[in-house]
Amino acid sequence: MTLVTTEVRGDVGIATLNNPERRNVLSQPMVQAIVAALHDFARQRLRVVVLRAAAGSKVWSAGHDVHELPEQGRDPLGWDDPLRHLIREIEICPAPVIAMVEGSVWGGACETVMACDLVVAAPTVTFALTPARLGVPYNISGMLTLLNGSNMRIAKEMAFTAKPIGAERAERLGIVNHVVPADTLEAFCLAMAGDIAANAPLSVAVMKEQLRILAGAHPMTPQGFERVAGLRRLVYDSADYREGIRAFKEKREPVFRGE
Ligand code: LCV
Repeated sequence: MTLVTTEVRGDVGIATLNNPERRNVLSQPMVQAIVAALHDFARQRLRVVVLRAAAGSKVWSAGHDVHELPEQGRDPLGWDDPLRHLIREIEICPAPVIAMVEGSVWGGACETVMACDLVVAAPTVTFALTPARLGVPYNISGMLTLLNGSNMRIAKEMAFTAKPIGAERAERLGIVNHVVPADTLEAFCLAMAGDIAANAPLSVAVMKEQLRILAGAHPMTPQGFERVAGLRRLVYDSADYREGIRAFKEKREPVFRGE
């Protein structure tokens, strides 16, 4: 089965997540398919990318594939983790990536949407950041994506509560550029893509790269890095981390004990 279908319309590449049975989880094969589409669009020198799920999707993406999370003793979000690879590929893609969102967005898929350059959502869309619900120690570049895609107060609310926020509120907060009725969502995104594609692509690409570099320009001392690595290891070595993953797999509520 093709996990991602692609289409080219003029200077715009459209990549559609196509694994509804597993709610478009960002498994390694799914991430490889998305990245392959981004690379193919770049080879064709397309000027804008639209990343979407199928029309009418109830779930845009259920996030990281929990079955791929290590159960013990290994960083679940290390540099080579598929989700980390996807985020970096979206960020370095020379063409702006528009996240066209229908359905609910979960966990790492929230970060994926926030890593996109522009976000256009249908009114019923929700965003839920779930590490705390799974006992997962999110990683620091992921936290930076969240912070850059929202603001400190909202990043904390989403990360600490793990509760969904709706599209209208997300638009008020600047997480979403536009909320558009589902039946005009595709036309709106393609019109915006057309506006961008009509401009000088080299100018657009260099401004995207400048903003990526500026957004990531945060000093961190070697001690600071090692402190974070140590703290995160305590989490992914914890019983709570194991409990979060097992509860998901056993389809039950987790019971966290803080150890
Ligand atoms: C594997 C899945 C998943 C899934 N993985 O359909 O951000 S972090 O740190 O938390 C990061 C680690 C992360 O992104 O973790 C994943 C966060 N995602 C979630 O918490 C969402 C988990 N999924 C759900 O709550 C439900 O699946 C939603 C509400 C998305 C859809 O519910 P619905 O009733 O429509 P099912 O739950 O029946 O799911 C359909 C199939 O997809 C699997 C799920 O296990 C089921 O497969 P089985 O029938 O074989 O059990 N699935 C869904 N999400 N993240 N597998």
